[in-house]
Amino acid sequence: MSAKIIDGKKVSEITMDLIRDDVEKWVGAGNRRPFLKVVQVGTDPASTTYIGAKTRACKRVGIDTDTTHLSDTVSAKELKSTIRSFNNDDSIDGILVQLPLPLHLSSHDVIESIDHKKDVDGFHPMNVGRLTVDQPTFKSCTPAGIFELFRYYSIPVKSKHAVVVGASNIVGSPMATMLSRENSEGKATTTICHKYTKDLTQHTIGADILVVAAGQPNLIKAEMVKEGAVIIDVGINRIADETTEKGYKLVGDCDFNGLKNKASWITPVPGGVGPMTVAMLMKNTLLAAKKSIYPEE
Ligand code: BQF
Repeated sequence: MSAKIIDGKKVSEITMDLIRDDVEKWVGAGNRRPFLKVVQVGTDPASTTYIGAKTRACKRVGIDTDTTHLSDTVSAKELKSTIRSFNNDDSIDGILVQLPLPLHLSSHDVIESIDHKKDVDGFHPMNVGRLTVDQPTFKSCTPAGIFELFRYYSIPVKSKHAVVVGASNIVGSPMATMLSRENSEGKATTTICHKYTKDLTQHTIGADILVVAAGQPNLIKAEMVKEGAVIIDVGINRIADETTEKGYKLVGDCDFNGLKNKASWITPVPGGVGPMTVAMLMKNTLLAAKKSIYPEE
């Protein structure tokens, strides 16, 4: 079988064009333009790249944004008091603290200090909790983006065996929640694998849908998957490559070339899941501006 390519770049552009129409409708009705506040602690180059992608996406859909830069030595107290001032600022709809944070800061504490009504990343325990009980919530952007891809390509999820490799708070865990819940998008039998899983292949070989977010290049090879599986590769790994201008290239967690003759559908890296993550951030920011998740009255 030759896999069909899931074109996340294309679908993200289509999705963002729809969001832009919604933003213009919202602003045309007399509302203030949505505003996203980004907080960057330190100068990690990958973080700077991701913030650049988010800033460009905001421009595309008509959302205003700016980035507050803090030193990598900022204290927890100072960072949280900065966040508090953004929580209390009515001109800010969404707040995003770019991760990872320097090691001296607790991301749990920092995320919890964000007003959950402005938590457009969907990482606050209030939003995570609401996800697990099927209440309206800001959904973590990467899993939400993967579900947009399932919808766009009419890839069925219900009653499938989904296997998620990686149990991070940001991707694997909310992805498994969304796959397994009995709501409009889920209803899959779901297995979570992680670094303590003894025999990874024993689980991946049974997957109809395999979502890989482990941060390990070439973790998933052709002999580990079933013929016709749907492969969603969330990994973004920088591999040294002197033939490129930047000196590196991006690869996922899956052996794309080996899998492309065995899977039914597969996401490339780059241009697969990544652009959808950014598109879903735009969607969440508009939801925050409209107070759709948490109505005022
Ligand atoms: C693409 C992220 C790991 C750690 C922190 C487009 C993005 C990535 C890839 C992007 C990511 C990954 C983001 C592509 C945001 C996704 O063309 O393939 C966009 O900007 N992402 C982040 O903010 O923090 C991370 C991955």
